[in-house]
Amino acid sequence: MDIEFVRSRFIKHFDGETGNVYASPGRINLIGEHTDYNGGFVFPGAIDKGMIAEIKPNGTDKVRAYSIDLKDYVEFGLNEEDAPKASWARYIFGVCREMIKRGVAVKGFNTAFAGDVPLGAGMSSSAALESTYAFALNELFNGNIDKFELAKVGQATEHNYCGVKCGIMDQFASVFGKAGSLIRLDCRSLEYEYFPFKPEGYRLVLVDSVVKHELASSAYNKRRQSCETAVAAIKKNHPNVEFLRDATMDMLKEVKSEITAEDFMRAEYVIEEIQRVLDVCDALQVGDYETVGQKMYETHHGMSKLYEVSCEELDFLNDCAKECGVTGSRVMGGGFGGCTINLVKDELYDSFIAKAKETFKAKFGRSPKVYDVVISDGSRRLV
Ligand code: GAF
Repeated sequence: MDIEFVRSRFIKHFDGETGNVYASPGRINLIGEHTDYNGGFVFPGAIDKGMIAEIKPNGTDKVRAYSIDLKDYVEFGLNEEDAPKASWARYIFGVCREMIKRGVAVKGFNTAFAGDVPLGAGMSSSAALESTYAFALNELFNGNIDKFELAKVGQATEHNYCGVKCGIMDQFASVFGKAGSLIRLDCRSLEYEYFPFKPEGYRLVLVDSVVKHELASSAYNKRRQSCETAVAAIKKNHPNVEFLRDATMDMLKEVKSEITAEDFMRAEYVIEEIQRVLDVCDALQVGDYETVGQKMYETHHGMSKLYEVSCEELDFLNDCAKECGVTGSRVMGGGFGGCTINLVKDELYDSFIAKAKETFKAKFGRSPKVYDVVISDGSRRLV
């Protein structure tokens, strides 16, 4: 996907005018899943796949938006209360509303956009879209919003217009991404640190099960609810506990009889996962990729058996990675489908990919998709 492609469609659709062109990436996450809304740590990086949008103010109070990929056009007024029906347009609508809420004088604009983040693959196409518009509107309408708040605009869009009570990881990675570096983010304080990530002799590859769980957003919100239930129980004994991040396994065990077995398992996973992020950061500092990989497998196990956000296809891909001697592998992102992320030694790459494709096809009747990832920069203006 390139600028010229988006520009040519924009010109065609909006009668020869050109505007500014902005881009934001999707993300990977090495480790730290479902920890963000628990005030914990995550370890994502922006990738070389994302969204590109051309935008030009049109002097009205209407937004005229064209999705190049879906060949769908939507128009909405900036003062309208009701979000558009088309789900892609709700993201743009939500970002406009959230920017206005924060005092940015957003006016009408024409826009066309396209993306190459695979949809539903757990690589955050929606955050890429939100970050693109948040960054662009801030610049075009002389907003004074810093990058932290731009990420929060995207998150609030998900909460208020798309029904997903997500954490901050995806939008933060999309806005703050840096080529060649992962970001260790403390989701409670939003303190962050860039970790150069160039694992000598290894490759990071995503294997996409091409499964998309229909009820993913309601199941996601339910997981969050379980965590909040566990926190409320722990808080009775330990008033300082605001998030599962503040809790220990001992504190959780104290309330075992007060919460459901399901809520207990969810909280257990989160408490362990937050620690795994820190362990992986330590291991990376000394180039210990075996430990990084082992933690990734532990995460997969937790996501599959305790948090229950994996599925048959993802478990199959994880087993396949293990059998091929892949250093680390796990389901990435919210789960319920999407990709596994794999840390593979260079010399095993070809045989792993061949085996994954062949055995997956034999079992599920279709081929998984494979994406090599390049850790890239965050939101920016291209033209
Ligand atoms: C989704 C959410 F959007 C993130 O906030 C995060 O919770 C992730 O799932 C799981 O780690 O991508």
